[in-house]
Amino acid sequence: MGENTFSLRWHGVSGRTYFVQSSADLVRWRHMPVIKSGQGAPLTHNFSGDGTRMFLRLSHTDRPTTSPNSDDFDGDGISNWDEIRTGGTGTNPFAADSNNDVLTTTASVMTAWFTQHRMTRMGRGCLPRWMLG
Ligand SMILES: [Ca+2]
Ligand SMILES: [Ca+2]
Repeated sequence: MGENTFSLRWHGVSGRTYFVQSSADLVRWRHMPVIKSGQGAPLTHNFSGDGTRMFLRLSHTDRPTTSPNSDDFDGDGISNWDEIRTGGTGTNPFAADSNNDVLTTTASVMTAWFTQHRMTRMGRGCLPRWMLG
């Protein structure tokens, strides 16, 4: 991986669907273009950063699904993937009200922050286990 590439790694609980959000200020959160299905094993999301401060958090749901990308968890007629993908609607896959912010009742299992300096110091760009809770 390159100097500005990082890897977020966490344990994927079976049957759980994960989304990743990022923020520069802990106020405005954006979904990264990724949906992961837990299968009782580690999950990894690789992403680029420009080295400035960046916060990440996972959100998840235990709603049963066999197709998390094409499902429409909030029933707003826009698939989960179309809500978060690059060039998509940029709306919240957990809220039918797209004016609502991305905070949801189903969300928010962890928030971690880091700087490029810290990531480099910790080695290989992986968040340590204690930061993931
Ligand atoms: Ca939707
Ligand atoms: Ca939505």
